Amino acid sequence: MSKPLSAPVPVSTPVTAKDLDALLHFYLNYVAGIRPAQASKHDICNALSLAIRNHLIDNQFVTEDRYQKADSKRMYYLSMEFLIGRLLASNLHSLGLEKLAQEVLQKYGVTLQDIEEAEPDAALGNGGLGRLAACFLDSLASLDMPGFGYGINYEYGLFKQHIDHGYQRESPDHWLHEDAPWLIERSEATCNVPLYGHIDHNRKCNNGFGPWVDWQTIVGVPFDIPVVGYGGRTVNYLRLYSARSSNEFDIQIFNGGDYIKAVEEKIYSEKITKVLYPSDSCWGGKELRLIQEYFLVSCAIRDILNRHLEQNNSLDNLADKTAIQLNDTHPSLSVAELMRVLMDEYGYEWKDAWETTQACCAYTNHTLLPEALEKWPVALLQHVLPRHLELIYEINRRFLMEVEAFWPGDENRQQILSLFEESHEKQVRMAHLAIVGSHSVNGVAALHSKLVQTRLVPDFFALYPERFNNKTNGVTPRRWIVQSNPSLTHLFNDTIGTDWVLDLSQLKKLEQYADDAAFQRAFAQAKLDNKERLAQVVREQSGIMLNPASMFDVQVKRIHEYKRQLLNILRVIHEYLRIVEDGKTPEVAKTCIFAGKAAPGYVMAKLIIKLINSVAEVVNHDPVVGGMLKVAFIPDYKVSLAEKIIPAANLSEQISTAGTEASGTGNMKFSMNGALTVGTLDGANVEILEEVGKDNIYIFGLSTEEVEQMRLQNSYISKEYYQSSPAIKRILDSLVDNRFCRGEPGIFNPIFDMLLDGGDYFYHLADLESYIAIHQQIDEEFMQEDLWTRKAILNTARMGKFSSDRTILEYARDIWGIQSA
Ligand code: 26Q
Repeated sequence: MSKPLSAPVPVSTPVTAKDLDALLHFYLNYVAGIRPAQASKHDICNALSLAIRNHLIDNQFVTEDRYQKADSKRMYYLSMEFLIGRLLASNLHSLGLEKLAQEVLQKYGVTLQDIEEAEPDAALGNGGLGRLAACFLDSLASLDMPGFGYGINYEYGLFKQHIDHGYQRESPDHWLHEDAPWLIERSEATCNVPLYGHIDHNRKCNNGFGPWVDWQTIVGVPFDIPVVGYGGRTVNYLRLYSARSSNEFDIQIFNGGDYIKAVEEKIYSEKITKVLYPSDSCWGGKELRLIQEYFLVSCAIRDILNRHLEQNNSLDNLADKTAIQLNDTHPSLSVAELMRVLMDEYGYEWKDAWETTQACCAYTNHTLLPEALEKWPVALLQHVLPRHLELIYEINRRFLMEVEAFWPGDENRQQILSLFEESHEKQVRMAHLAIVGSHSVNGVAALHSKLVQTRLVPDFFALYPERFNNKTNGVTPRRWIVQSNPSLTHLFNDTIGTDWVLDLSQLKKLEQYADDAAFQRAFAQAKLDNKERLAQVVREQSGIMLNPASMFDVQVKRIHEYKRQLLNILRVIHEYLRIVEDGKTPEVAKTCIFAGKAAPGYVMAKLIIKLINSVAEVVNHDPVVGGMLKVAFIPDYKVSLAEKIIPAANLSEQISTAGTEASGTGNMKFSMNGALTVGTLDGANVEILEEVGKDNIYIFGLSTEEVEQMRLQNSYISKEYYQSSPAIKRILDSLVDNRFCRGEPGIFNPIFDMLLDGGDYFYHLADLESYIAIHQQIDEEFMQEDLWTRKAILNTARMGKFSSDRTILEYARDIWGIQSA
């Protein structure tokens, strides 16, 4: 299919102000059809993005030629989420075109910053897992490595959050309604996805199985977002698929004569990529989600094989040239799909297909919470993907023979390890499928990887110890320092040069300035600038007033019981009661900042949001407090907001119950930007402690082992904390004495009950006293400005390990076998 030629363009890639000006004019005038003088910021943002995109496309061709010439092995990162945020600022920066853009925009009477703010966030993810995928793409391109993202082009990203009388309300984020200048449609690479149908057991194919027949087809249309590395040399892509109904399908059903039914079916097909599932923990078991997962897998595998066959004669060497990384179990149907295509379509024998599949696939686990582990009902798979179910049975049969050889006669072990769980409703354990079908299984922080091996799947570890490894997460310093914190970036550049941007370990050089008065002053000034910038944004967007002279104590992340925002707000209540009931005057003015979304169906998380807002309402208006303590819940947390909040923080709250947060990545972003961490020994906090040293971080609370002991012995009796600690009693009683639930008596009773009646799975009260105590110490140290600034500088200087460049180099070396080209 050939595309219509577009109108001639004055120049393809703008390199001078004149070129860029001409291009902007062209896109506004002839593509958008508006007079440039009347263009809105949004229009200019689009036009500028399209102009910049030309550069990306040129460089993408050059990059592809390089990869082909080097006959590079390629890595494909399959993920149901890519939480990209905005792209204009980062792309301009990577290409070094900021100055040029600023100059040209003057003519339009707007600043570059105004235009950057007009770009909607691409919120195609829930939180950590999706943002990690986006950081990885940035690092791959910045390291000149052939690594590509495959995902879904959701029409609606993560819901928008509004706060209404303290309650979370959701509204749809129809981001594709607005123009999407970064998306390039690749209709020539459209593919067909089979669904439903059945196995014809009366016939046998060469491979011994009956054929899969009568399936229906959905069409996957790819859209590419170019991913440019720092410096602009390498441009990879993120390929996102939209679902469409197929022509044959349309013709078939329309010819059937039932016009309305035909249109309904067409709408059904297109529903598949409508919306991102908004839960990052609780797992729904919904047919549409299963179809989404298979849709991604089927499109991605088809595309990967087609590209391989363009350059190679057969799929015999597929594994030499291809690595497929499964971002959690969400794309783990890849194992069955690769087997299906290799055997049913390309005629491979089981043994060869299996060797290839295992050698290509690798699986990353991101969670230890049992309720987040994916399990699909066999009955649902039978209905939607009968051939895949059949293959999973066969994979399991052969796998259990291995188990039998390793542990002869051990039926218990077979049950534990089986890909099938025989509960009231028989289910497939997707993590087991991913582990069996992969050559590598990794966790995302040292502690988490150890817990995967010892607690989550110890028997798999016993069987395949060499398969298990750790890859501690990281974040991209381009977005999370350079772009989000220009003040600090300038200070670094002036002090140690600019090499740190591509080699974060160079921040070590800042250590020698930790006691330098002038550097300390400049460092503290950068922090103050960022606090003022945040205060202004928050005032404009939600009317909340923040005092930049106060300590900014920040917890921003998804709202979840295991992350314990509740522990934080209970401690804030304590500090409030100390002022109003004990007559204590605080020595430090403090602003406790919260932001984050709760899954729409997660009742307790939503009630915690309401509690935070109710406490804010009371504390912020109490004259006795006199502004010394403030609470702010900033609505609609998203990547672009994180870029403003994180650089402004003095204190970073990382307080999950030990053994529950796989890694955390916000913890890394804060510390890089000169916040000190108050945290438990959980996830990557453990490694942050190792790097920054115990004097430069505030660690409190139970260890993983202590939590585990209490769980085993059933010895967490929350009532005992309530009865023995007057402080804890007073805090909890304030939840039910209507101090905070003005006009809505009893609304926080469910929190009180959960904490005291055995429902506190995350042991809030066990850690509350040590948490209060460490905050006391934090307050004392914050007052000693030089001491605090020194610690903050050392935090930043010692965060080199947590660049996603380091993480990607480890994946490339240990798992993917890919190289820079
Ligand atoms: C699964 C099935 C159906 C619907 C939704 C889901 C689903 C979606 C998203 C399950 C989990 C997620 C997201 C998980 C996540 O973000 N995990 C985080 O990953 C980060 C990157 O490794 C870690 O730093 C965090 O510790 C971890 O919580």
